[in-house]
Amino acid sequence: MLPDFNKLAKALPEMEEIAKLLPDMDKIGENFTFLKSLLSSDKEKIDQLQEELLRTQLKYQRMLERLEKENKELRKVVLQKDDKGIHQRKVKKSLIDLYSEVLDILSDYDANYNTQDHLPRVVVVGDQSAGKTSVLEMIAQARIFPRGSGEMMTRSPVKVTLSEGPHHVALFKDSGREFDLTKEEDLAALRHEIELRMRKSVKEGQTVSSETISLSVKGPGIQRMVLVDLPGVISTVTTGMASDTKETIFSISKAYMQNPNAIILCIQDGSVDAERSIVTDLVSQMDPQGKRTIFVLTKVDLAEKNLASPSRIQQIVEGKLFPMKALGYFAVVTGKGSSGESIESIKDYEEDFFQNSRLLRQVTPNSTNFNVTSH
Ligand SMILES: Nc1nc2c(ncn2[C@@H]2O[C@H](COP(=O)(O)OP(=O)(O)O)[C@@H](O)[C@H]2O)c(=O)[nH]1
Ligand SMILES: [Mg+2]
Repeated sequence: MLPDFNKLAKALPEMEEIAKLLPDMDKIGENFTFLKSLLSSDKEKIDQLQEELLRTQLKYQRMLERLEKENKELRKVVLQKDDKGIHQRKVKKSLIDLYSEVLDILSDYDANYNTQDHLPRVVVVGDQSAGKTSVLEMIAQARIFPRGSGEMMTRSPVKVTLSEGPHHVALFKDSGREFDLTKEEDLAALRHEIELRMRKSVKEGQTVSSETISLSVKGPGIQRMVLVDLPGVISTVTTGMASDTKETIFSISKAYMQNPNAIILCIQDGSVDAERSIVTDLVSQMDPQGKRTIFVLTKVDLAEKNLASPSRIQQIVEGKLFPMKALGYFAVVTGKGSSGESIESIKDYEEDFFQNSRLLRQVTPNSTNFNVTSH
């Protein structure tokens, strides 16, 4: 049986009614666009906010970085200061510096060094032009002293406190200037300064002074010690000199040598006859047993060239010729006779001499070649 299509058609909803039931697509569309715009504007806002956040973060990051850098730098400064402080404290604590300071204080109180202080130091004594200053310069590894030839150059005691340091420098205890000993202009300035101080210390009408000039020399490989360079002893007062010069030099040398804790570095000129030595008797008198005297024979290059009797050098370095006792006898070359030579060129010359020396290789191989720069 066929369905009653009419009834069925009537039972079906009207198309209009159905259309009413359908969602308003336009409205949905509208809403959708609105929503979309709403969403997109939010996204923009979010993007904007995020960007702003990033910028702020970056700003603070930079600020942080800057502060961290500043902090690092400040810490470095503090550390350096601290390190320096510790270092200085360490250096100050070292005995040799303490000795040096006490020596300075004592010299302020007693310019003549008559006080029997018991502080060790090496005192360089010898006849004028024997090579005292040259020996000291080889130890300090720099040509720091005023020079000239055939005249008295050292006019007052010079106390040099040697110590190890990263840079080769010289300093006076009362001035802040640091002389760079690797620079020729600083060396010249230092020599000039020493000369000025020497001249200033010599009183009107006098030739020498007992006032001590104090300086310190630091450098890589420099051994810690306190060295005192003295004016050379003389036998005759020449024109222009104060009449008591000879006695003054003797008394200054004596005052320094008298200290039982002073090591006497007795410098003798190998190029002149031993009989002409003035200092020998003085040293024998101060240290008769030779318990604190070291004998240094200089200018052995000239001696080998000029001396008529080579066996005399042999006798000297064996301690048999000079009427004085010493802990040891050494032969050195500390100069070439001219004043402008550098330490390096003198070292080369010394090495060359001992390698080719007939005399000193025969005497006692190796032991006579006392290389002052390495001791
Ligand atoms: N040929 C030579 N000359 C030297 C030697 N040692 C020092 N001289 C020179 O001797 C002179 C006097 O030296 P110096 O150290 O001033 O003697 P000082 O008066 O005892 O201090 C200087 O011209 C030096 O160059 C050496 O071993 N050989
Ligand atoms: Mg001298």
